[in-house]
Amino acid sequence: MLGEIEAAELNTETALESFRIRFLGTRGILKSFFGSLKDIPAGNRKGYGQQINGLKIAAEEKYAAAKAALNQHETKLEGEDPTLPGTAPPVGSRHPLSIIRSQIIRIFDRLGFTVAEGPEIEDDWHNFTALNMPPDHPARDMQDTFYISRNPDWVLRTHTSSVQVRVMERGKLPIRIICPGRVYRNETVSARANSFFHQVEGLFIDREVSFADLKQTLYHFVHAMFGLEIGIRFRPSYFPFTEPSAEMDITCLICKGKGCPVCKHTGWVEILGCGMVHPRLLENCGIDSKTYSGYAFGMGIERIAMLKYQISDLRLFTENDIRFLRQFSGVS
Ligand code: 2NL
Repeated sequence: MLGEIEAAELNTETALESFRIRFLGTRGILKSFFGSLKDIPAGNRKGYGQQINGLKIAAEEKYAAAKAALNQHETKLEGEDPTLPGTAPPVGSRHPLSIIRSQIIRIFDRLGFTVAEGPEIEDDWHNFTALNMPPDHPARDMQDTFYISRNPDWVLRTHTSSVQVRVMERGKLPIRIICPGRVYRNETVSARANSFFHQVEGLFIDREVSFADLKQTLYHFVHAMFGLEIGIRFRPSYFPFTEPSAEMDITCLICKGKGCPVCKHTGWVEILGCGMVHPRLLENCGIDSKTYSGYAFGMGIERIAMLKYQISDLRLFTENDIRFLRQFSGVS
């Protein structure tokens, strides 16, 4: 028995614990030896007792020494060099659309715009009718809009203008908001189109808001986003919710204006639509169009991100290929 105790190899925590249970535990060998002491004839009891005591001391000493050696090993490892940097755990990166959205919000925040949000499932009034898009308007076509089958009055919002309608209806003036969010269109997925994308719309309503205010705000935005050297075109357009309406193009940053599929070989890409809020819209939302005027604009976040990072296929934003996403690590 003494030989077994002395020979035990206790160089791991598990071995140490099995040793303790086997010899020193409450159901261990030594406990049972002490328990059988009473059955030993009185004459031999003393000698027997001394023998098990000797075994017990040997086991305890062996145990204590092995435990100390193990602990020392651990302390040595920990104590190797506490000033060395730790192993950095792998962290993810921000999605490019999230980075661009934050940048847009920051630029408009400095101009006094606050962020407003609203539901992605909208009713017909907030998504279409209030925005001067009557029931026979082509944009309402099933081919462009996802309808909710449970309720024919519900759609997946096709723009975040619906959020702006809700803010106008609340009736607190003036209004200076931007509305970032996901919007849905029933499109065949390709390099240029997806069934959903992300938008930032802006709305400014106050007394005497002019087209010049709109223009200088958007010029400032484009310069803050793409730098002062960027080429800008501002041209007339049409939207049912604004009058007059305009669109803004910038130099195609994918081909630097030389011509490529993204700019359809024109060297220019459209980045936003805008205009003076149609008076009928103000009246629809209970705002007096004789006292108040306003401007509005809308842009796609994907488009801005594509130009900023030279991404030529929309599908990259939703595939979540780790090799694509990793390129944005450290960017915020
Ligand atoms: C585009 C064009 C636009 C608006 C959005 C708007 C919203 C309200 C009132 C008036 Cl509540 N207008 N939004 C106006 C003009 C253009 O977006 O190409 N978006 C990606």
